[in-house]
Amino acid sequence: VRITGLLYPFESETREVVSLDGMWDFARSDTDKPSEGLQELWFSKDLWRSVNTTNIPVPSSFNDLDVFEKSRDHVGPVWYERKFFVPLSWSAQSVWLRFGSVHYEARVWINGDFVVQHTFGHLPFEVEVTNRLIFGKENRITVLCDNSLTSVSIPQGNIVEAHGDYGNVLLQQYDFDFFNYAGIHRSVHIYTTPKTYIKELNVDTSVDDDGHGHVTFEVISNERSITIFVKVNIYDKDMSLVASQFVADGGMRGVILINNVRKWWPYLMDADPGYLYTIEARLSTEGQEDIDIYRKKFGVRTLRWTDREFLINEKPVYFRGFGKHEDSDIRGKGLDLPLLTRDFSLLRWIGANAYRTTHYPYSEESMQFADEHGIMIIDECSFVQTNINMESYTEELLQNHKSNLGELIHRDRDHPSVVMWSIANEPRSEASNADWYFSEVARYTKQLDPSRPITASIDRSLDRDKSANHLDIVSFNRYNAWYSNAGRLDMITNNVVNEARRWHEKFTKPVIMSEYGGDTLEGLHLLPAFIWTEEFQMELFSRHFEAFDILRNEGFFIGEFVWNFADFQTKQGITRLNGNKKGVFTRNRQPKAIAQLLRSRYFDLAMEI
Ligand code: GCB
Repeated sequence: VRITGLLYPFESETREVVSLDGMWDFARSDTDKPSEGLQELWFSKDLWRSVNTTNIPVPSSFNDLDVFEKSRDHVGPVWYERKFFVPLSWSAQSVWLRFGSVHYEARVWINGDFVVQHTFGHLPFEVEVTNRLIFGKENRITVLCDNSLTSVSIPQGNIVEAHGDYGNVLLQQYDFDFFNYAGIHRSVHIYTTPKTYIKELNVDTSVDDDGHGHVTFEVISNERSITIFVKVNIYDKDMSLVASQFVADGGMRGVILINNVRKWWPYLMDADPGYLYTIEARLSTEGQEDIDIYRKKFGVRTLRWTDREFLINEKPVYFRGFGKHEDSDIRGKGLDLPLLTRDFSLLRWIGANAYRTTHYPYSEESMQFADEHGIMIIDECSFVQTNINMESYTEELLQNHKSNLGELIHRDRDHPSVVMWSIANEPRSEASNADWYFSEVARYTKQLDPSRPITASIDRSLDRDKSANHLDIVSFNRYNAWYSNAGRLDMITNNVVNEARRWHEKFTKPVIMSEYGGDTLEGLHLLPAFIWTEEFQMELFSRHFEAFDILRNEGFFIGEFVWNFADFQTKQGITRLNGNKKGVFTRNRQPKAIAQLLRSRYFDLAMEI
């Protein structure tokens, strides 16, 4: 298997990028007629001529924008449409349409012609549309987006039909708690490349004993028949040229040496964490120079793990982390650059050096932020909390799970911030064929990327779980004093210490606590500490810190991840009061009392290194 990088739509001297973000026309299918739009060919003429439309912003989830619960709880297809102009000057180029993500399933038409279909939320897809466009004229794009989750979707869900007061209703059920927000969640771009263009630019790095960086690059062009040359330049952070290489056709790969390389370090392990270089590829043919130019940033660092440690640039790392969500008021899971900027500012303020992309791939923009800030990412695919009704894993689910991981690795493999792949969150790893299933998923992930360790966050007990055996690093989620022994602060420390030890003793692998926490309503105070109060959250964390300090001395425990960075919206349920309140920050990104305590711990831990 060979998976390589999917290029982000950066502009350059040879590439134009136009955003299709903004207001689109929008329509929802009726519950009892989900396929109406397809049957009546809504994409073949202006959407508003076929059906009543409203306006909706892209990117955003559609659920919380209007105040009618029909949008919020909608199950099935919704339709998006807008117009855009394509300049005549583009007719000599190739033109691409690219979606950052659409949740869950997307079908796309340009001027009524079907161009692409994609399943999985949270992952980008693109298609060449040159032959579908009318140059120098107005064009129309129509998108069908279907949020239905089934027994073989990633993540899983199931839909049931029930009788409501006004007719039949569809209920989307799922076992994970975060709200199943849907829509065109990330930016839509239309961009050009020359007819002969750079399709992929892949970078692998290593550092030798003398401190020189080795950058192994590979440039893949769409054109194989004519002679092609590539010049590759590497620039430092200030955009001064540090090295270059010229490669003639036949391979288009090479290794560039960077003398005394500046390494990529996580936050607080270096005075300048997240150091990034830029690689520039310039494609030429016999008669024409620089027909295509593409640049992207990369970092130089090494990764290594043993049965007790995880090392970056040969230094052991201890993770001071969070589980997070892409979630905010009103826009749901829509890409939100102000929010991203605020989150990274808070991560630095609190002294964190890592987060896990719970429970799906986060935006490409957030991965770029993580690279720049030196925040390590445990990159999780969308496989979360397998279906409650499932007895055993199916081949079809496995294939979809693999595709989801494949697309994720394809997208993220060149980010220095990505230090681990998480292949699942809280799977039913006790199922009869879980051993087979997880060995397959792990093997596939390793084939695609042997350079990073793999993990999964396990909530099954050590005696029932059949997945840990296939991982490089064992992560466990446990809610002592919350889901078990609620309120019993005196039943945390020993349980955490004992459980972590047992995982290590059984598998001889490094261990992470990947989730712990308790719901906390900001402003609610009671002494002595009582569940849901700020006092309780502080006590609960303190008791975990005691456990972590004992474990850190034993050498195999490599990280602690709070659940959660911020409060987030969930499906409706009697255990949630307007969402999951386990955040250290509110949904609006303001601190709860716990934030100061965690901050002093994370900075103390950082200083110890
Ligand atoms: C978990 C899940 C996470 C939930 C959390 C909770 O174990 O991994 O997605 O949000 O528990 O608060 O219930």
